[in-house]
This record gives sequence, structure tokens and C-alpha cells, in this order.
Amino acid sequence: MFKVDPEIFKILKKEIEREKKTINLIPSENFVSKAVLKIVGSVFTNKYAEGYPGKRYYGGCEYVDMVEEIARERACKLFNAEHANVQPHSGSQANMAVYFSTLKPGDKILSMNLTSGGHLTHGAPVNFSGMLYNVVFYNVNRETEMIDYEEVREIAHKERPKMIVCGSSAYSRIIDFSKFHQIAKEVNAYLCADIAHIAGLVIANLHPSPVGHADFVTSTTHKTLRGPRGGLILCKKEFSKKIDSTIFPGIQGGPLVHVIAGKAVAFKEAMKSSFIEYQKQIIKNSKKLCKELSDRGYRIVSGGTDNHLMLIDLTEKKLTGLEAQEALQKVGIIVNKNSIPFDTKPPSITSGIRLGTPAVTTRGMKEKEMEIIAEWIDIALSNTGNEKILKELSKKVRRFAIEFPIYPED
Ligand code: DSN
Repeated sequence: MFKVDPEIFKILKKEIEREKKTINLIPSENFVSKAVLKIVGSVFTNKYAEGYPGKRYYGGCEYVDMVEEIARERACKLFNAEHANVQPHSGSQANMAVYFSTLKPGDKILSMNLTSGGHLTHGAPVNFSGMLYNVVFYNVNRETEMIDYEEVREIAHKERPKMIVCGSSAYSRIIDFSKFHQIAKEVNAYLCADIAHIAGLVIANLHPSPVGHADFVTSTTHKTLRGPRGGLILCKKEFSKKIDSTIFPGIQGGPLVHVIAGKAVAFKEAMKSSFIEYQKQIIKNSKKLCKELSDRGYRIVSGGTDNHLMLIDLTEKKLTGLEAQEALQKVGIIVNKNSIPFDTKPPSITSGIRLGTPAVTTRGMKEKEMEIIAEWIDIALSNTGNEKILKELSKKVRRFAIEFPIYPED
């Protein structure tokens, strides 16, 4: 393999080493199982399969049909949903399909502002969603830094949106989908819940499910759900035809069958009791990391976390998110800079960092390790200009990370 393209395979080797030797705290990343890795790298990548099981535009789809059917059935079972579409290449395309199937350009969407924790595809001006639709935002409350459902209700009644979008990329608290349902009902709006970040927690019953409340539920499959990189839509039966035809032929061509097979395997893994234990540990680790950082003087947005992630406001530490991300990367702790609510700095700089525990929990780390990581984060962020200290620390991080192999069987 190496001989075919040494340039790329050398880089692959480096990435393998990077993943092994660093501590990954990016809350939207994870490590898939060997089984998922294998099926995503399988010959299913060779197959065209435009259409849906039993109704394809290509011959030779008998096995592809079986795989997609199983993936759909497992998704419905896991989430107790009436219909699943497993073809979206990403969470963005899942959201796009929901909007295209229900809205016309210019229609009004009410969603969470990006700086309050929303996602680009929830109407950011630089995204297709913000360009095509008339978007009004709700923010978190300035004091509590949590969603203020009464404020959402007020905006909804004033603006009468055609769709309300809930769910987020950087919100560390429980989202009350039943309240959003009630508000959507009051103003006769569709409700779309984007659970990309919390899908695994929802499956494990550690976060309330939007199924039964939202008309549409979108997700990615690679965050807490720990599957391959991709998207997913769940919806009520009445919307199934519209959603399916919006995905194909509406916005996508051939589905990525190798990825759908990976989703099917990940869904099977998510049905095991060990998956529930894993999700419980993600939250325990998140709460512990949060407490340890708070004890060391870091301001946690909203004062804590109920899920797999937390946002740290670095304003009082006189650091930007970018500076913190770079200092931590030097020692092998990988995080991403992130806007905090009402951030005055641009998204390329930010006042905060976002940390999460899905990936470290997959490697078997527990509360004890969270304490060590918090201590190292503090040392790195208190010594951003001291290359000697950062270098010493990077050696410790590397030794520590190697003790928690991603694929112990290798
Ligand atoms: N980029 C993803 C995240 O990191 O949360 C969301 O799409």
C-alpha cells in the first residue's frame, strides 16, 4: 500500500501517531471501533446506489439494499423514530434537506445564535441557511447563560417563524425539547431538533429525546454516537417521502454506501449495554473536568455542564481562545477555540475554548485522568510564553496518552 503513494501513506502514519500521542478534547470528535473503520474502508465504496432500497437507478444493488435497510431499521429502533434517512453525507446536508422539504426561500426560521451555541446551518449569515432564509435568533440569557424559554416564546409569538430549530454545537445544558414543542405548537411552526452533539446521550437516555416532540430530528453520526462521519434524519411518517426525495434526487446523488454500512455497525454497537456505560462515563468525566478547571479559577460558561462538553471563558485569564488552543496544542492537548455567549471577539480569535470528553472516554480515561488533564491545561495556560515548561509538559502528555491506546488490539 505504502508503495502506491508514499506521500499520502507517510502522512497517514503521522496522523495515526498524532491521534495516539495527543489528548483529544474536541467534543465533536471521537474514535470509531475497528469494525466501523473496516467497513468504511470496504468495497462498498465501489458501488453506486442512487435511489432507495428496492428502488435504485443502478443494477447490482442487492447487498447495498440489505445494508441500507438494516441501517434504517436500527436507527428507527435506537431512537424510537417512525422514519430514518441514513443517506445524508453530513449534518449540514441533513439540515439542508429538512429546510428544503418544508420551507421556501425567504421563509422565517427561529434558531439559536451561533455565539450562544447554535450551528452554522441554523441560519448563520455566511451559510446557505442564512442566505436563503429570513432568520431570527434567540440567545442564551445574559446572566444564566442558559436558554430562556420564555424569551424564545416571546420571539416566536412576535416573529411567527415557519420553523423553529433547536439543538446546538456549544451548549452544555439540557435542552427541554418539550418546551420547544409547546412553543412551536403555539405559533404553528415546524420544529427541527439538531442532536448532532448529544445523539449518544439521547440513545442512552441521559438526555431527553426530541423524538415525539420535533417534526424532524437531524444528527451527525460521529460525535457522541461514535460512528463514521456522516448525517442522519429522523422524522414522522407523514414527512418520510418528502425528506427522502429531498435528499435524493433533491440535494445528493449517490449515497456513500460504505459510510451507511459504517452507520449500521455503529448503530448496532449503540444497542449494547456497554454503550450506555460509555455515555454515563462521558458525563462523569465532563463534570469532573469541569469541576477541576473551575476549582483552578477558570470561568465555566453557565457555571457547569450537564452533558459531554463545557465552554471556558478565558477573558479573566487574559487569553484569547486562539492563544489557548495554540498553547494547548504545543503540549499535545487538542481543543478548539470557541465563541462564548455575547463574545466581542471574532470567531477566528474568540474569548473561549470548548472542551469535551467523548474521545478521551473512548480511550478508557476516567475521573482520575480528568484531574490530571485539568492540571496540565492549567499549567499550559498559565505558561503560554514559557517554551521550556510547555516542552516538558508535552513529554508528559505524550507518555500519558500512549498508556490509553485507541486500538488496544493493535
Ligand atoms: N463542527 C461541528 C462541531 O465541532 O461542533 C459541528 O458541525
